[in-house]
Amino acid sequence: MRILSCLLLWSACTTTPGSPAPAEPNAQGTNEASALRIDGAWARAVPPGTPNSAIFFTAHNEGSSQIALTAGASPVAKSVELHTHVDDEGVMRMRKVERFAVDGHDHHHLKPGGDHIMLIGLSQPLVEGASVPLSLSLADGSETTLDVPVRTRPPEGGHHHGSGADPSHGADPSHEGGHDPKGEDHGEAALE
Ligand SMILES: [Cu+2]
Repeated sequence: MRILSCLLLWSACTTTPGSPAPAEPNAQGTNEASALRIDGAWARAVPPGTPNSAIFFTAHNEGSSQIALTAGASPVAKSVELHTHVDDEGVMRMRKVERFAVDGHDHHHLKPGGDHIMLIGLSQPLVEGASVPLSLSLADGSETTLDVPVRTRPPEGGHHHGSGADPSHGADPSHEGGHDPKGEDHGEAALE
């Protein structure tokens, strides 16, 4: 009897599938998550009762091969999707996309009115000064997690691709004061 249970245990153990290890950095530390550097992340503050919000950042690829963000998850939202905006006959609409790809030694800029991480079904209001845990999955199965500060407007010092702003000005002064921070890009706050 004793031999039998030993055999059963041994059998159960050895038939357990090997745990998948794509998220483990290899000897060279070259999985996609290890090449990814997130910069300037912020989550849009929303008042109680608002169903959705969005997270923005710049994803830098410090490796030489293309990487791609493929999914996200956060304990503050029922689901997290990668979204972009498309011009639908003059109306900007959000669309779910499968990935944000970043070429080697390049970056991908998420911003209001453009690509963003959509938080759908918030379980709590997002209050300025709080932070939102976010995990990001990459195409090779690796993952990274970050704490995203909640803000009503983008952090200072973020760059503004394609804004037409004079690059000699570090910060774009037209973004300072005088506008309602909730007035822009309210699109992310509600699903169409
Ligand atoms: Cu969206």
